[in-house]
Amino acid sequence: MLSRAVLIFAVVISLAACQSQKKEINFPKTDLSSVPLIPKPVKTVPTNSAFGLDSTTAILTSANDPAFEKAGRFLAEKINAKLGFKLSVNNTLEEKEIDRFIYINQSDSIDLKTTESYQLYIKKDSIYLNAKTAAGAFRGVQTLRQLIPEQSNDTLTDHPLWLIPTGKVYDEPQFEYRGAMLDVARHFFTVDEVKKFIDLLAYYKYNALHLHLTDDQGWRLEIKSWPKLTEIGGKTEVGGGEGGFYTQEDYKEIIQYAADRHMIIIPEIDMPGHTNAASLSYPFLHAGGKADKPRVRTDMKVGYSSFHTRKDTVYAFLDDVIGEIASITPGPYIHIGGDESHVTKKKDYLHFVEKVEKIVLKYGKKAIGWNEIAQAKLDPSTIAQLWNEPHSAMKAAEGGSRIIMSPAKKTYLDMKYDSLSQYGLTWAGMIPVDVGYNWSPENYVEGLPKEQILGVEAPLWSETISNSAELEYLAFPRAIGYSELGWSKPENRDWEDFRQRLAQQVPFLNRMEVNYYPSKLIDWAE
Ligand code: TNX
Repeated sequence: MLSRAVLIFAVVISLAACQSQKKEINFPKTDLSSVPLIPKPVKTVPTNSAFGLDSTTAILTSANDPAFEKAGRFLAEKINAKLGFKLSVNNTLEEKEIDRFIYINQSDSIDLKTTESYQLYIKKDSIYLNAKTAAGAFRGVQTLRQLIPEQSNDTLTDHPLWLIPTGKVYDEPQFEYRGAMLDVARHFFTVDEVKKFIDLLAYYKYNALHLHLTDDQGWRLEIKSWPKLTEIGGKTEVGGGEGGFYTQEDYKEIIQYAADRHMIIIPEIDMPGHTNAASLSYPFLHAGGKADKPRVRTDMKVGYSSFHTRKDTVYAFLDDVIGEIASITPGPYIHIGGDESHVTKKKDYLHFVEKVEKIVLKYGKKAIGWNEIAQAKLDPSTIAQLWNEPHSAMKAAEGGSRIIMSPAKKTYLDMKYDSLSQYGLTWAGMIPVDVGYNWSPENYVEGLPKEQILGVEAPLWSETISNSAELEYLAFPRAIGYSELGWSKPENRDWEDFRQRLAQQVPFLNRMEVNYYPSKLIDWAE
């Protein structure tokens, strides 16, 4: 019996052969390079004709990798939802029924340099999406989604065609890490709210969502060996609301949802500061001394709590917590926080960071910490996340660590846009859409080699927001700009050009019911 792979290959070959006999359609002139793609691809080469997407278009995938078929199904679902079709994938259609096809092809071409690289070859009768891995195919699928116009052309044949400009797209990311962070500790966000955020990020080729799971006001992840963390610590949040937490099943559901979009989840347990909720649940964790005595905290102060750093019981507790989290987190990273430990003595802080880093390593994960951790002697696999001190990032880099760029003045999604902003804080300044876009992660820290920059992350702290509409108000449109800073080459980034492309995101944002901030800097499409 012929294998499915051979069958599909045979269909593709014979389709390619018989298409030349099909009736010619007179397509209007198109321009692939003027489609408002975000993030901007490395290179597009227009050939000025069109592929007419319609309800008979076949979607086929390399059958040697089921993950490619999954990328195909994702594309089919999105096309169906947008255009009301019923496309399926690798359907055994009669050849004569197929006018045009999209083929998602696993390729080992040396031109596909990274796992996320992809190429699109768009001709009148076929679209080839080539990628080495399913992650690359998935990124290419997002580009294809963006290439499908809002309006059909109803005059070329007896039925509507959605015209995709022909030509080639060559694309790959600048940085291997392109993340956003959501603080679910200051205010809790439901699984569905997190999923919606993931969906929006995936469309712009993000590959990581960092969840800030614990802070003074709440602990949001079930730890089976220490149940009071959520029984007590999960019940509070900023402003006095009821809080909430993810069961481990909820957490796994979020991870799977992200993985289906080739994104990882990075869990953060912030410590030794920002630990009031944990110490309220288990008082032996509390440092004493200058640290405030644990009590329910619903205010927005920072820097008053600390774990005890010299008790074996604290490290036994952390061994359990990190062990449980590592066992349900497939991604390579665990974030250990480390910021604003103002009531932890420096020598205690260093001792703590070094011990906790070793626990993370013991469970086979890499540690990430906010830039303060650079004061400690770090394993070179540990990653420092720059938020306020470029020199700390530099110090970590000199020790071999890689850096995630999240400078507060540029990337903090919780900063107000301008004086009209309804939500947000201002301590790092206001960040209008152009200020968020107009900087270069490559040059932000003088002397930091590009190879040592793991990528870019935009953090969204949630002191002033507590639901999807408020989250979206702060995150969008700025998060769309950060996707381009992480993905696109510096020479392809230009505010004026980006501004035009951003304006054209309106149909997508509306379809997704995104409550974006309608910044006056953008001439939003109707
Ligand atoms: C500083 S940034 C913090 C957070 C706050 C945020 C508010 C960082 C590592 N720590 O605890 O939520 O400012 O913008």
